[in-house]
Amino acid sequence: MSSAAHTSASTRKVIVAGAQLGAIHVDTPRSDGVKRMLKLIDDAHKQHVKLIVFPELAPVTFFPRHLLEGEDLEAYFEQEHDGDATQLPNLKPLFDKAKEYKMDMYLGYAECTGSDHVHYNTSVYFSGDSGQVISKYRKVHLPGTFEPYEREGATNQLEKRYFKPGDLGFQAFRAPGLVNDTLNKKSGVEANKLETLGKGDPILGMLICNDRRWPEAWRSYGLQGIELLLCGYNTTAWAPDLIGNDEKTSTPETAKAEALFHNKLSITYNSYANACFSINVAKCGVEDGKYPLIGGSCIVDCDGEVMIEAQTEEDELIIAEIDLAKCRRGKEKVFAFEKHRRVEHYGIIVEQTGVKEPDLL
Ligand code: CDV
Repeated sequence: MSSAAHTSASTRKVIVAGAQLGAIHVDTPRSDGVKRMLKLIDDAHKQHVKLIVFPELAPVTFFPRHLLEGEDLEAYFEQEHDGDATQLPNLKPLFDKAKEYKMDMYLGYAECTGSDHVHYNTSVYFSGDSGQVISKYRKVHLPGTFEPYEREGATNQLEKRYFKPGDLGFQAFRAPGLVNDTLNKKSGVEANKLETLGKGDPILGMLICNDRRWPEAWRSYGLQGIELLLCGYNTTAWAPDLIGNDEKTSTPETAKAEALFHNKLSITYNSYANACFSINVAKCGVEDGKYPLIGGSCIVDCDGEVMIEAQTEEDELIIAEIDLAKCRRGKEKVFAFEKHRRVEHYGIIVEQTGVKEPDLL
């Protein structure tokens, strides 16, 4: 597909890719993971991709399943000394390549802040147009436990032990140069006027893995007019201690089928409900011969339909041309938040965290 292959007059078309990664094992050197990612960027460039999305914690094995401390744990983190992610030694080749191709990139990695040594599960958005990281997101919903499971052989999910919950919230941002002929401040117009809606530089947002299951996260972006949501994930296909185990999920096969179903359910419904496209990208396959992660990377359109889905559990590009102008129907007709939302009834969503059942009869 080439950008010359654009089929209609819309100026909001852009060719995007999800860069799914297959298994990365404990003893896989970080540089091998990065080499595989560079190949995916090269392949995407050959297919005229303008934006590439990688999975959560992209270049390393999904280490939160292991109980680690000290240097063994620190080895998985990128130590951010001056706050410029493009200069992180392990990741620099990826930013350099994206810069060479003027390609935008979502990149997930384990962040250790320079000044106070805080650990976050982070993604950044690199703009090929500006040659800089223009947005950072830190995963808000951290699944799993702080303490490892007691059952011998259980697969852990120690994200609550290794990361602080994200402190940046859900900040939508505009990506310059992703589409042509946009309105901007220099055009002498303001945001949020009827005639400028959907005509500025594309509005994007980022989530990481478990966040995609929370409608509150998507809605926070929906309320900022998001047109494209990016999400990388590592979703275990078989972890009965974490997910629970009933007749539906009693075997590795049925548990995996359910995990794939819930992945698709979350990303299709929330794309529809917020009238935005989404690019959802897995790290998948069986890590270290015994830890299965689901694939199922998908690009979803703004009506909730899957445009393209990965066919393997290996390194694989999924590519689609998306037309952000299509978001307007859902935003203006189907949902039209400003006309139909009833915020006077939604207070409970932010005032209360857990469930409080009504009094017993
Ligand atoms: N990395 C994740 O956040 N994984 C969770 C699993 C543990 C349920 C997910 O929501 O996919």
